[in-house]
Amino acid sequence: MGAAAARQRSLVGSVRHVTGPAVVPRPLRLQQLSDQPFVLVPGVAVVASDPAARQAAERLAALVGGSVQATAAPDAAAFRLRLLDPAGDEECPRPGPGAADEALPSGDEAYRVHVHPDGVEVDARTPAGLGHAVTTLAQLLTGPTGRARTLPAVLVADAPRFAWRGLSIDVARHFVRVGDLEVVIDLMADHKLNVLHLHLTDDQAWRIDLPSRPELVRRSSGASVGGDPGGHYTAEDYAHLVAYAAARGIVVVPELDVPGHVNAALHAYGELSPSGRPTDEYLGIEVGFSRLTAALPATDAFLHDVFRDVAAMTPGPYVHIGGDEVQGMAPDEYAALVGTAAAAVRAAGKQVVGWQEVATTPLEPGTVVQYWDVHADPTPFVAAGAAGARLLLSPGDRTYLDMKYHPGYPLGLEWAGHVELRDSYDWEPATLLPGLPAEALLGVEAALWTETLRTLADLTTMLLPRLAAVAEVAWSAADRRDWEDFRTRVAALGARWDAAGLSWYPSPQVDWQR
Ligand code: TNX
Repeated sequence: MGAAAARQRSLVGSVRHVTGPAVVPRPLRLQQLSDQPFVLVPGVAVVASDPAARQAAERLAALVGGSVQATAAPDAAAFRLRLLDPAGDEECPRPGPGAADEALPSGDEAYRVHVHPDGVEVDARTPAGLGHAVTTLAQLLTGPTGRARTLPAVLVADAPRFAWRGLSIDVARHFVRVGDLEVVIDLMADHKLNVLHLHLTDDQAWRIDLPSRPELVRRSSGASVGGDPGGHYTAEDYAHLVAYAAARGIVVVPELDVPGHVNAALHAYGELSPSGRPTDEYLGIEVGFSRLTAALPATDAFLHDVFRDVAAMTPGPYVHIGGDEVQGMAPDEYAALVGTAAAAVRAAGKQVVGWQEVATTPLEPGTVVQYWDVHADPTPFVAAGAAGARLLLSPGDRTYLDMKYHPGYPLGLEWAGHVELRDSYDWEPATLLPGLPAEALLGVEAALWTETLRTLADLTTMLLPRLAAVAEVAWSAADRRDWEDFRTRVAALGARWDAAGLSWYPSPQVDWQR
């Protein structure tokens, strides 16, 4: 331990320290400034003059036991949250003496945090940026549980690498209750993720009530894989989830998976099957066997109705049409059905997202293609990117967090391999699909499929710690990423997950601090 670190330890008594602040994902710039921390006092002022900064201020106040105020004396020891004009080129106030000259990085989600012995200055251009700053402050609070009362003097200037940093959750195979999804959303915010993709429908169930098609949830949401309990989201539940996520800077992208993975729809509406009769309920875990039929008169109306309804309930700009794993359908029929679904989404004013298979059909520029199956020939995805599509990367062997950590692990599947923490961390988005133009790369998304996951503890055990790894791939600049450095920082998070009562997988690749 160096002299500076020794002095800092003496200031904070018995509080345990890691080497340097353990911020995950790693910020663009983080500078340790002095041995003098900011010492929190009960009721410390959290100053937010701009009403748009209020939400972040409330979160911060809850974290530090402070009180939100609209003003405070300029020299009061306080947290000061400022929103700078996002459009204007207003000079960001420079940090105080002793700090290097660190500007606020560019971008909507950028933030700067300056902790000095007399206060904490927080600057951003948007509420989302302030939210990220609060998340960083939560991780800077000394002590594994964040209960200790000091913040080390640092200057953080940070912004994300990718605009889309997502997590997809399959609520169809096993229903995930609203309260459990809130826990997942909180975890996303803790890792600066900003897109929650809900896989709402599949062969086993249809989980969202849509006004034009009431039989979907009435007939097809009562159970989960293996006969486990089911459920669905009402319009109110969904609105609540959207708002809960938005308050944490997260946009919801709903997926209605077509033209395959549709047995639940065929079970609810017999007119969607060539026989005219409802199919049987299916609670197994096979894929690829169900399909819509373009030639049936009911199909078009169904696609237009469900995508119009879900788009109307969704304030975010994207709707996901699925498109994966349709076995035994002629390419023309597949392209026609994907085209109809995409047209319905666009008619509702939303942008289209689809799984990688949609890249084999004619796409409108800007369509988001979600790459997942690393066994597939990447040529069509690269070609789609070159032709104006945007690529979202969810490589199964890196980001499928339903894969087992190792052979014999009790939860998860293994078709894409075993995914240990380092596998989720040690890959580079820019070189994953050779030949893909850099500007076509939209972001990175983790996926949690729930064939084998039944409880909140199952979900968090598969997410943690790998979600931290994928989040750093999505957020941190390529030259800021290093496995050895990551495994040191992530070690500090385990104690926080323990303190929050979350189940997680203590990967042997990390020397956890617990
Ligand atoms: C592939 S990923 C699927 C899902 C499964 C998942 C299990 C994708 C687009 N399709 O239907 O749940 O594997 O890992």
